[in-house]
Amino acid sequence: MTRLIVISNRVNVPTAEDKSAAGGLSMALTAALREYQGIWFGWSGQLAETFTGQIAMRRINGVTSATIDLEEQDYEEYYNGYANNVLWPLFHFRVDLTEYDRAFDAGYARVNARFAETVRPLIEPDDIVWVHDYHLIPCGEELRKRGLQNAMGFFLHVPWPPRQLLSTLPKHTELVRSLFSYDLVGFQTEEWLEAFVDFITQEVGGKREPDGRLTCFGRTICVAAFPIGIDADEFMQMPNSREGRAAYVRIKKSLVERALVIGVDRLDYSKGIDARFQAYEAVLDTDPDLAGRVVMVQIAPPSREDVNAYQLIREQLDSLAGHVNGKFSDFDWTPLRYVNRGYPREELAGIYRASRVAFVTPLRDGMNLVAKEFIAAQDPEDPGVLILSQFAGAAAQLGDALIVNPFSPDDMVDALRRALTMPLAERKRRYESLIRCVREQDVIWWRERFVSALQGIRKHGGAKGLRAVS
Ligand code: ADQ
Repeated sequence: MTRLIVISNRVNVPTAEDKSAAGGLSMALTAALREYQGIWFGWSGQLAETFTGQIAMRRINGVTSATIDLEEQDYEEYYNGYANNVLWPLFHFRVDLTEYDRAFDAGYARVNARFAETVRPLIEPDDIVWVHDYHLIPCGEELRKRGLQNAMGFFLHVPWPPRQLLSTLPKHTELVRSLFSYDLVGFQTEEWLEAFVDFITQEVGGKREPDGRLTCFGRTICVAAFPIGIDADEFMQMPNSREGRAAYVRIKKSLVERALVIGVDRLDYSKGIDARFQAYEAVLDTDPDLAGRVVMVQIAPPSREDVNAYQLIREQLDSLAGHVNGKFSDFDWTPLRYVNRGYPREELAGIYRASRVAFVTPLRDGMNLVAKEFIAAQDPEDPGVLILSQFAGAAAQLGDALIVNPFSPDDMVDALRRALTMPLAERKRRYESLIRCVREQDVIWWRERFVSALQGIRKHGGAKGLRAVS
């Protein structure tokens, strides 16, 4: 029987008691793993004194997880180093923030080899293998070196950078070559896919076959865009859950009739939170009528705190939030509530439902699930307005949002003003089109398309005509 083996940096199988801690992605992968009797393999999040390669197998909720501990040096070089100090900024077009170090390179290669070495014995000949994200690009090549012949796919959750930027990375060709060990490479959008194709055909002499496959480095692989979605039907119910309703009532009460503008992001420089605060300041500056009538809530739990660039953006945001509040606050009105913590999904859904506007303005984002979650949580009879950056992958699907250029202060200010005053009929019209897309192209649609493409490849014994994926 065909099983599915998922390999990702972290493993997050939700337990029956604590479903709300898991995102839609882990729910979808868990559902797929249950259906295919598979295994989810990755780092436990724990550090051991030395790497032993010992696998901890657990069965949670009908799904088998297999995790390994890494060692301190792995964490520094592979995770903080190459993944978060080099690839994350580079793939988000922030070459100025990449801190390349040869030791990071070595750590990245070492951990990818360790992943492959440890998971290899768990994989049986009929299994299909699905590797996730920028942490594990070379994992497939390492598995092939260890004799694996199975159908194997890779999905990139973040953008693929233009070739002019990618070329700044030392040894970039090796990184790209390792992707040709997979049979199928998936991107979030056509734009990132085209950037990859451009690199292959313009930089390294590869060729695009008439059916869309790519030939390079002596191999032909399938490539396609698979925009990730959310568990839309489930998310639509969440504002009505006990926790969702409680959060809704609590925030509504605190607003005292004021319009709520919401932002929800991991605290990351790619999310454009600083530009958002500045746009809000400019709106309050130019529209004194809004004083006391609007509140912005920015929820941003800190992430990757060991990385310099993250400490810096945190300081900048602390200072900007203090500046905005110092400038406009009154004894009965705090215009900006800046909250450095996360909330369970049900509570977030209640908060989204209470919001008039979602301000989702990443400078660059693979997809952005918050935009889709906001839409799913709206009241169809009185929906809020989504302002969405043109540089989020989600903009390719959610064209009926107010699409903005986050690098243009005027654009941001105009969109915020327009969103705050948009008539009900227009809000409903936009919502209806957006919710259709969010529901049709949900996370189940995403993973079924990817897995069935991989199944097709397995059946044909290699990458065959995947361009036809629809
Ligand atoms: P992220 O960069 O983490 O993901 P995003 O897609 O917006 O970005 O969010 C992922 C999840 O985290 C969402 O389900 C969201 O609700 C949750 N989340 C974010 N902030 C939260 C908060 N303050 N409290 C609680 N939950 C919060 C990466 C890529 C994205 C891509 C996803 C999935 O960077 O571009 O959309 O993977 O492929």
